[in-house]
Amino acid sequence: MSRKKTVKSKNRTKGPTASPKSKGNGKGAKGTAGTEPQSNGVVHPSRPSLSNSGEFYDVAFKVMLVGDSGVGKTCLLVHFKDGAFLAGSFISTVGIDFRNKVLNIDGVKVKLQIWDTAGQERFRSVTQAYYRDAHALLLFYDVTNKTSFDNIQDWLTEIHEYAQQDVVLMLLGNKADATHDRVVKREEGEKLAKEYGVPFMETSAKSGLNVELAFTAVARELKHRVLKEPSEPQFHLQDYVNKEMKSAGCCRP
Ligand SMILES: Nc1nc2c(ncn2[C@@H]2O[C@H](COP(=O)(O)OP(=O)(O)OP(=O)(O)O)[C@@H](O)[C@H]2O)c(=O)[nH]1
Ligand SMILES: [Mg+2]
Repeated sequence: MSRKKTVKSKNRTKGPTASPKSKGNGKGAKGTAGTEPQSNGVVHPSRPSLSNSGEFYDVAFKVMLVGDSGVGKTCLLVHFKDGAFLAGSFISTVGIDFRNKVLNIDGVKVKLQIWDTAGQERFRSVTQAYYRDAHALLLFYDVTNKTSFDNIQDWLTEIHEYAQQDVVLMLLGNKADATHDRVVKREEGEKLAKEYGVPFMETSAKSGLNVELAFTAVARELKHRVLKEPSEPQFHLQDYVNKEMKSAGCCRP
């Protein structure tokens, strides 16, 4: 498969990822960092490409999951990918891992390559190296863990230092199902997100609350950025999220 046209980046911005040239070890959508070629460029919707999970896609983006250890990054990704919840023993991620998923957004097949990072401090230098290639970041805290919430500021500082200036960023308060153990109110999350001007929602990898929506919203924003028709209205991530949550009868005033 030939490599698609490369788009020159403006300022520090990176374009979406072109289709993979090599297929790595074949079938698995789950992989190890660095097994897929990294290149930039728009993959034209009329010329779909084949992902290494065997699915066609039109355009591809990298999404990175960040936040303290134990906030539920891996569980949320597993729920999104496989619809299952990893209950029981907590196996902390080592370094970085990724999974692919292709979403159909208004007839456009958007491939998300989702990078699941280790929250543990000792892996910080590893994850920092991946920020600059990310088109979107999902920043997690755990609503049952105040420290993970307090650390959001430090994560934002790190993001501003290492990520692209126009990276799509969303704050997620995970474990919203754990009502008895909750120590961070939804309003506190909303307030913090407003302060920093980032979209926000609460999620649960256990119940599946807003899991699909978190990734779909980001995919829509990214797709809109590269494939927007001149006549199309501007896409507002937080407005979209609010509307979707409202129509699902969920979790918004
Ligand atoms: N109740 C509840 N528990 C969750 C949820 N998400 C994750 N957990 C639990 O939280 C623990 C940590 O989840 P992980 O997904 O491994 O956390 P992580 O953020 O990937 O952690 P690192 O890989 O160390 O960065 C596990 O014991 C999960 O079962 C959730 O939405 N609700
Ligand atoms: Mg993990």
